[in-house]
Amino acid sequence: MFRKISSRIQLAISILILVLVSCKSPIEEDQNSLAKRPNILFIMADDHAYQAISTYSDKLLKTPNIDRIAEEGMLFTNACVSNSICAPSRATILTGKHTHINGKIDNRMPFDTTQVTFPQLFQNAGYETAMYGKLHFGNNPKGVDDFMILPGQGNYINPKFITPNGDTIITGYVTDIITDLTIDWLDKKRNKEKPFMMMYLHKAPHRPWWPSPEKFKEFTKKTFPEPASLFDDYSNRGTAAKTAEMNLLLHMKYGHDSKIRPSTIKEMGGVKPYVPPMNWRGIDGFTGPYGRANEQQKALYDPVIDSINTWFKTNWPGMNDKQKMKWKYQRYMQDYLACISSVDDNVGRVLDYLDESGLAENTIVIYTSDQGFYLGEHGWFDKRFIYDESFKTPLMIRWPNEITAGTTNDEMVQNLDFAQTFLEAAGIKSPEDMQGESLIPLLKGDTAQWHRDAVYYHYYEYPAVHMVKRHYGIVTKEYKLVHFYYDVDEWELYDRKKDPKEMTNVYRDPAYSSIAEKLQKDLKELRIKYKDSPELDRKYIDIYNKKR
Ligand code: SGN
Ligand code: CA
Repeated sequence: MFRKISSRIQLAISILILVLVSCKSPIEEDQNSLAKRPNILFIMADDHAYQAISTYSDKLLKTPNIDRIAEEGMLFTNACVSNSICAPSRATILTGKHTHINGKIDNRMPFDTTQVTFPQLFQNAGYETAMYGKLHFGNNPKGVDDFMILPGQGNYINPKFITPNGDTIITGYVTDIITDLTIDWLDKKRNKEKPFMMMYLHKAPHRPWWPSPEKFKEFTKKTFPEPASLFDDYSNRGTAAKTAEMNLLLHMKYGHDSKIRPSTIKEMGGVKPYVPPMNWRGIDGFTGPYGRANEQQKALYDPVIDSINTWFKTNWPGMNDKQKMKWKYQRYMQDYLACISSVDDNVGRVLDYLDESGLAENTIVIYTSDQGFYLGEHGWFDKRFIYDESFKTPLMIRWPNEITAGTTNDEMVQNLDFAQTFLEAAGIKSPEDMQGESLIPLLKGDTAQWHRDAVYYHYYEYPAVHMVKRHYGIVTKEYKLVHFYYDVDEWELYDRKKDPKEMTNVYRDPAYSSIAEKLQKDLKELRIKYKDSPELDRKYIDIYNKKR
């Protein structure tokens, strides 16, 4: 009997010991669940048009590596920005707020660094965080354990970086360098005990589109198809489209953009057409970027630049405006797409690294751009307008085991939604005042949870480079209603289904009067929902004009 009891006690003790041994302390528990949280690799290019990603359209270029993210994840076909310009887009991504709330309405306004940004929340939650590449504003990004960022717009050749330990210039081509630094951080610099949130931010393919010497040589041999609206005369549109300064023939610069040497222009006694843009200070835009190259690099660029210049000198004077437009378009595409081809190669290197290191499985990879871009549509380059090519932005997300590979989503998602999406993926609570929606239900294929049927847009930077007038608008899958204001008071309405290229403003068409009325009401409500107002429009005009 006694023996029986003692053996029972012994059994109980051993079970207890077993339980105690297998039980982890709360701290260990925390570290374990932290380790299981997904890593985030946020890849963003600057001015990368969706028209130049082959998963969207392969008319211009093959981007097999960027495409891989979509093939192994989800492709968004209707992703857009809330203000199509660089620094405001980045501020919206960081804060999860529209630009009229976070205050970074244009490239000039300072960014209020006392605001909460999503990297800070990741850092507080125990993530290892870093930002490499182009931020565009601020020297000391908050919430990142490590950073190497370009000052302002940065440079393509031998770029300077701001780092926690001071400035440094690195020899080479910017896209390759940002990637080397990123892989090095992932591989050696980060604390591997923690999950990571890494922002890998390309400068390319931002103007002035300087390719690497190899891509420059390769792409100057190519010819690209022209968009249908290359010779748009802006009839059936409002004043804003007619007065914008982003026409390839009229506003693209010979030296800065087309790589014509100042000496060539001098020898030719000037070139036509030449329309100095509103803020053009007469800076020679060729010598600046080219002058950064060392002798060895110049020796690689020179034969290509020489052949462009020789051709130009011989042929330009005899060409008519139509031929000149076509030539400028081809030169533009050669350099712009060559820059993207380097981005694609480098994204491939990072994806390979994730595979080789075993990180791919638990890492969410996002590819996007700070906005879209015109690739000759409406005869334009640059962005800013609410019209589709600059309003929409590429977006694809890969998350193994969570997103079904090769899926497509056509909901109207925005850069405004990124912060809340990443936070939810990491199990971190979003602040109540963020204005987006988490995309997690969409990523998991649960479209029933998604109720947005319209997005809000507001662009401010005017008068400024490219002279795109201030405007705000509402966009649904069917329509786009826009109000241009400040020095005009004009409304535009586009039927997105019947007129996807946005060639005809139907605002005054009686057939659309009830649609226009309904959208005006919805736009008013949307402005209230997002806390925008005529008073804020006024306030930002006053601040802007005081600064000029
Ligand atoms: C520079 C470019 C513009 C461009 C703005 C903003 N001109 O001013 O073409 O629109 O940046 O770009 S350049 O002569 O410097 O190339 S953004 O992406 O930073 O918003
Ligand atoms: Ca940009």
